[in-house]
Amino acid sequence: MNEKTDPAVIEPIITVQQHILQEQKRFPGASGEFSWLLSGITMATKMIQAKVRMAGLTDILGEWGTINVQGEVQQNLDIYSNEVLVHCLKVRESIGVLASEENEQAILVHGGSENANYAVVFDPLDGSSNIDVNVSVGTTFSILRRPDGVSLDEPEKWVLQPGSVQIAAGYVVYGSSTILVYSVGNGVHGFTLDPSIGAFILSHPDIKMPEQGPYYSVNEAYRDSFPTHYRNYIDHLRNGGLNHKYSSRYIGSMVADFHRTLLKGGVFLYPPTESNSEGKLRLLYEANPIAFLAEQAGGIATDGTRRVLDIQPNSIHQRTPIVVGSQAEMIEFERFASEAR
Ligand code: P6P
Repeated sequence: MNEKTDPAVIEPIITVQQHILQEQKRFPGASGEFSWLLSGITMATKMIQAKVRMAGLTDILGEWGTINVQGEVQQNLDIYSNEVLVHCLKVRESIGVLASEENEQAILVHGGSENANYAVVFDPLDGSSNIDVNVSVGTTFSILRRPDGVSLDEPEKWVLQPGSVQIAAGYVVYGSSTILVYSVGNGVHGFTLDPSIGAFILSHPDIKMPEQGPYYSVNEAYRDSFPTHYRNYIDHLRNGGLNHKYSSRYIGSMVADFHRTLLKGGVFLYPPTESNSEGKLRLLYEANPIAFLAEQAGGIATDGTRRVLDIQPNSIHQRTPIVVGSQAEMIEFERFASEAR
């Protein structure tokens, strides 16, 4: 029997459920409620990916016609994904509040179970405008603990907390394969869905963002409305800055653009623009989850000035600029930003 097939050397298959149970030991007294909570997310994302994979073959394509709280036309899959996540999560007694990109207000679930200790904030289908052209989309999530002394009739207070207190965050990218990436504050781990058995299998243990990367990622169509130091920084990278010849990659789907940055390194930016002076990405369910993961993987994430995870949110759908990536590119960005102050 050669080395490759010798059972003694075959790597063990670790499912995300096994991994979560292992990680949960970090939370004394978690009593399994945390892993039960995360299983609601993995179940929902398996249902979402099944629809995303079939989007071209069912009548799920196209626009629902309604406008969401963001002022964006809701795609059919947005609605479906949101309903699936709400359904799978609200049956978890440990969850008291849900907040979604698709819902204007925070949702109090179970009519307020006294056992509820967690809030989950999510974007059910980020980048959904790309669905009809078969570009990767994603689900993002952030898990917060109920703040001390906050009652069940103040659902917004459960979610308006800085990203630094997230107890877990992650995303699922529906790309050439479906990959779940999450962290509970003990490193970043990736799981690839094996559709033949319907299980997320550990495929990227302990992800570390490279200290420097080959790519910068920004929508250069808005270049003229970026603050000057952003333009100078991008020109610097393009012109051999950091002694490196950068390539530009921009998918226009945050989860996909960040996933590449996490694995390959480099920098992803969504600066302030004329149409989005506070940036376009939403703090609670886009910037905070990826900033949490970036830092856990050894990277840095700012809003151009301060650490994303230090921002105190004032509203659920608050937007923020974001610059997130490897140490080298982020330290260089800070040099340009500090010169501009
Ligand atoms: P633009 C998708 O709509 C999204 O919210 C993010 O996923 C993505 O990074 C960004 O907007 C793309 O915005 O203005 O470059 O099309």
